[in-house]
Amino acid sequence: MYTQSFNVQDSSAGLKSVPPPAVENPEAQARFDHKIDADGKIEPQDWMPDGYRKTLVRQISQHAHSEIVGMLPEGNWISRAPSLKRKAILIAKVQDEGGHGLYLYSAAETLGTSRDQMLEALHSGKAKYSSIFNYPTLNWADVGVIGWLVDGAAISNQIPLCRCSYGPYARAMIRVCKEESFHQRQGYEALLTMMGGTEAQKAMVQDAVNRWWWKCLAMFGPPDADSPHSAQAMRWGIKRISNDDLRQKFIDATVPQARVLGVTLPDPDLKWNEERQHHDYGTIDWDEFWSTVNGNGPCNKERLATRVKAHNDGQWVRDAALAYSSKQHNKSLKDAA
Ligand code: BYC
Repeated sequence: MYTQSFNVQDSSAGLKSVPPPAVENPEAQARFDHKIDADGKIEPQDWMPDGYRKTLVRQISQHAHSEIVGMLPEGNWISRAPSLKRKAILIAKVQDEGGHGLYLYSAAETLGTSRDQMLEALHSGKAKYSSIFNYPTLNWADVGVIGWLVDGAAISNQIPLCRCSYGPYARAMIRVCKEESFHQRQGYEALLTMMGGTEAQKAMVQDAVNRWWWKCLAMFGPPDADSPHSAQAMRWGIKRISNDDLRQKFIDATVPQARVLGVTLPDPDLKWNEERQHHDYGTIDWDEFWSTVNGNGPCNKERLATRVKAHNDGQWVRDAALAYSSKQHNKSLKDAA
């Protein structure tokens, strides 16, 4: 359903203007600029401007945090899945999200930031993670809607990141997108099944769509005119498509899917605009978005507390792995002696 067709031409109309960055090393900067202009890849051993490194660490670590916090709302439903088949699928999906977090933390580590530093920032509430995971999953249809809409929005955002100028991030994204595509399809298929069921099941799906639709549109980030990072990130080839353009593409792709499913998207202003060749849509509640991003959404405290507890409860696993690795290391030294 989501393909490389999301790779539209890079556009910067409507974005904040970028002041020229302070040049720290003119020769290396020129080589870096040349590579970016030629659409080449920057690798960990290459010189890069400090701002480029910081932007990547910020974005990749926030992305990694989103993956592992994103395991929680759906993880809640593993023990309550309606059949063995749905349980097996959900376990695999949640496990995939954990794997995405690991690829992403590894990609961020290549920029010189340790996993411990990143986790400390998450656990102390300093680092952000996606707003979408601060809302509750109230019924089984929420699991399907997360697959269809949340993973659908995530893929729309992540396909252009496969072309990100930073090599390790771009390569991680290729694998992540393949897995997200399975996640999106399993969610849509679960909802199609429910929509072929009883009136009560259909009502559950519609209720879940009503609660998640607007939150998914906000996931793409603030409007371009209010996005402090977009213009520079696009200049550096980190972001390829702006927040608003991605949001629009997601809406245009999702409307026909909703029609096939038989649900109504909860926006009276949603309609096709022949002139623009896109759907018009209503106003997103940005106050609610910022309140959630700043820690005051319905589940922020619960998510963070669960995450910190999981980390602390897992200390013995990390200790055991380190003890085993040191034992193996000593053994190989002894064998070599
Ligand atoms: N939630 O200038 P902007 C998944 C922040 S995981 C929270 O546009 P940027 C999944 C932004 O960080 C999906 N904060 O920033 C997992 C910035 O704050 P700081 C996660 C948000 O970085 C499990 C400020 O607002 N995907 O799909 O150029 C199960 C200004 O924004 C959000 C990624 O992380 C938000 N929604 O653009 C199922 C993709 N939006 O840092 C599914 C990678 C904005 O200055 N990330 N903010 O304090 C990106 O593509 C970009 O970072 C964003 C934001 C488009 C999210």
